[in-house]
Amino acid sequence: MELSAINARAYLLITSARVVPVKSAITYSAEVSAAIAVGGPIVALESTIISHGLPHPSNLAVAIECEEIIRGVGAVPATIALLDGVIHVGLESSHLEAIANRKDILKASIRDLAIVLAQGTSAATTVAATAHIAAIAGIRVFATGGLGGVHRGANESFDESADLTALSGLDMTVVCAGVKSILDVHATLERLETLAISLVGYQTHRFPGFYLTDSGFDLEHRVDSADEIAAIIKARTLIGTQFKSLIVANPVKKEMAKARHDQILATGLAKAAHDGIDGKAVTPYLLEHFHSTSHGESLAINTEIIKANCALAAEIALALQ
Ligand code: PSU
Ligand code: MN
Repeated sequence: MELSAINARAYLLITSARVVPVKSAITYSAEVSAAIAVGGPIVALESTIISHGLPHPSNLAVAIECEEIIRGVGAVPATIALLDGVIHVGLESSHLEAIANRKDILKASIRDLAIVLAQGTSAATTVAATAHIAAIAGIRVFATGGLGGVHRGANESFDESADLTALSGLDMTVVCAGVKSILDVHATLERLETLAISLVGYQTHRFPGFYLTDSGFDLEHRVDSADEIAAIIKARTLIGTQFKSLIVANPVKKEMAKARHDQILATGLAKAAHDGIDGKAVTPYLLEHFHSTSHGESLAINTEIIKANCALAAEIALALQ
C-alpha cells in the first residue's frame, strides 16, 4: 500500500474512534470518486471563500472557473462543503449553486462540523475544516486564497484562526497567497514557526501579502517548480513530518497599489471596531469592506489569486503522481 493511503487510513481510524457517524459518511462527486478509484490527482477547495469571502453573484462564476482551471491542468477539483447534514467532497453544479446562493449557509470550522452534521444544517468549510475533511478523504493538496492567521490585537482579543492549529496536525499541502494584511502578518509567521508548519515561497523569497505581492517579510525557503514541491512532500514522509502541513506561498502577479490598500484597510479596521464586529464575523466583514470600497479591484485581485493557486495546486497534484 502506498504511504499516503496508510496515512489517510490511520487518520480516519483516530477520528472514527472518537466520533460516531451521525447521518452519513462522505458523499463524493462522480469525478472525485472516479479519481480516488484510480489514485488520480485531486485538489481540495474550500467553500467559505464562495459563501463568505466573495461577493454575490461573482462568487459562483469564480468557483466554477477555479474548478475548470484545475481540470484544464489535468487534475480533479474537490470543493468541500456540508449540505443538509451531508459532507460533500466534490460538489455537483447544483451543490455549488447552493453554496453560492443560499442564505442559510453557515461558516464551519472544525469544531462546528459535528454540530452541523447532527443538526442537518448546511455550512461552507473554512481552510481548517476543509483540510480536515480532505485529509480524511486521502486528498493531500489544497488550493485557497489566503490563510487565516493571527488577528491584529490578538494579544487582547485572543483571535487566532483555527486554520493554524488545524494545519499543524494534518498531512496537507496548501497553496495560498500568504495571509491577508487584515491580519498581524508578523505574529502569524511566528505562530507558523511554533506550530512547525513548513513554509516555502513559490518563485519568491518574500512572504506574499495577499493583495500585495510582498508583505514586507522574508522567507527562508524558495522553490521554483511543482516538481520541487512534490519532492518536499515526499521527503516529509521520510522524516515523519508529514502531519504538519506545508504551505506554498504564491504571490499575486498584479498587486493593488500599496497606498490604496493601506487606506482601505485602515478604514475597514476602524469600521469593524466601531460596529463591534467580533469572532468569526471579522474576516468576512473586512473582506466585504475591501470589495465594496475598492469598487471591484479587490475582487479582481482575489479572483486572480485563487485562479493562480488552483493552477499551481493542480500542477503539484500531478507532480506527486
Ligand atoms: N481568506 C480569504 N478569503 C476567505 C478566507 C480567508 O482570502 O474567505 C476564509 C477562509 O475560509 C479561512 C477563513 O479559513 O476565512 C478564516 O476565518 P477566521 O479568521 O474566522 O478563522
Ligand atoms: Mn477568529
